Amino acid sequence: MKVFHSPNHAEHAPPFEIFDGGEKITNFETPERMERILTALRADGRYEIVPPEDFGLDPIRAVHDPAYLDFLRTAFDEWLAEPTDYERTALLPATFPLPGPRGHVPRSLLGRAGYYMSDLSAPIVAGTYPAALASAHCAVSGAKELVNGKWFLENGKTGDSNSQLPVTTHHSAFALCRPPGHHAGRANCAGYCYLNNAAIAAHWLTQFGPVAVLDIDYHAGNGTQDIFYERADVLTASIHADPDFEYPYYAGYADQTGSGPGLGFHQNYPLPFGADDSAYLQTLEKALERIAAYQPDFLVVSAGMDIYGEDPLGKIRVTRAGIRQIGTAISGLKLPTLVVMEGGYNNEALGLNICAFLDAFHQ
Ligand code: OKP
Ligand code: ZN
Repeated sequence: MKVFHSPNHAEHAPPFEIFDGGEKITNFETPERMERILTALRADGRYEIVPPEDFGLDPIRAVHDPAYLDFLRTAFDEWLAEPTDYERTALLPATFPLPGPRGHVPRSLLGRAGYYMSDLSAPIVAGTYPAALASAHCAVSGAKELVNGKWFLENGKTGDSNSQLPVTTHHSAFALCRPPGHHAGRANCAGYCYLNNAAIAAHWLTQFGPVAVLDIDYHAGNGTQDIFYERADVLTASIHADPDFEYPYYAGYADQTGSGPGLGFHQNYPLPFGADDSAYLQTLEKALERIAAYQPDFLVVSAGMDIYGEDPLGKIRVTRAGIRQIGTAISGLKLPTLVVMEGGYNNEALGLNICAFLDAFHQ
């Protein structure tokens, strides 16, 4: 299986995040996460780790607000240029707009920061923008890989003459994205996420047919929900800790099912505190039935390994065997599937967990 990975992720290394109660802690979302995963993938031996193709800004602009992208690109340099005495290792606002009319984008940097940054866990540092771009390009590269594979299956030869694809009933790829993406909305960063990699890949795939996005990260995929909420050409489904008790708190509820033309094309599956393998797998079954009924041409999986029982941020209790079963159940849809890396913060277990998840996608 091809794995798309860029070393540029390491340029994004925020020294801190602001945690519950205002505590300034070292950031959970570290470059080390990627090293752990790469080590496990290499040890497995069945993964071909390749750099992403550069798709430029077009596939990103198709999903994100252009003014937000300009902010992301320039914010850190603007922050360094501010005539202040603050410590400026990272940009983080201290004020946020209330919901309501969002017509006025302030001219000041901190005003824009509050406008585009939705919480205290997505600080912008010197390398954030290039790392986020490379992460998004890993996702689009993985999406392109599915198209090559699908084309091959339907036409008996590869869409890309220099790729040698195995004969399979479905074809999969892994986008080893960092920073993650599923909390990033059309015009905001949040929760370690700046560009919504899975959404960018899913939108890119819609030129070839309908797409389903299944988000299995422990946290609700509120950015993905936001981006596709009014669209019927991308079915979105998210299984996660109930936002009534867990971040991101304000989205991910079962009664949020899309609006306008997208009504009925978003589904949230909130889980209770402490949910175990069997509770998880039962819920997954429902989500997979919904996806199968939609008959998509492609599946994008936002794969967060923070569902693991031993995760420092997660509060449900999925085991590694459970993660393997989740992968098996999803691959049972027999769809061309792009797995996109999201969260997972138990560094010791992260590599083996992702290998357990991906195992069923090989045949
Ligand atoms: C990103 B991903 C809540 C603190 C909020 C943000 C978590 C972001 C998770 N106790 N911290 O979905 O894994
Ligand atoms: Zn998460």
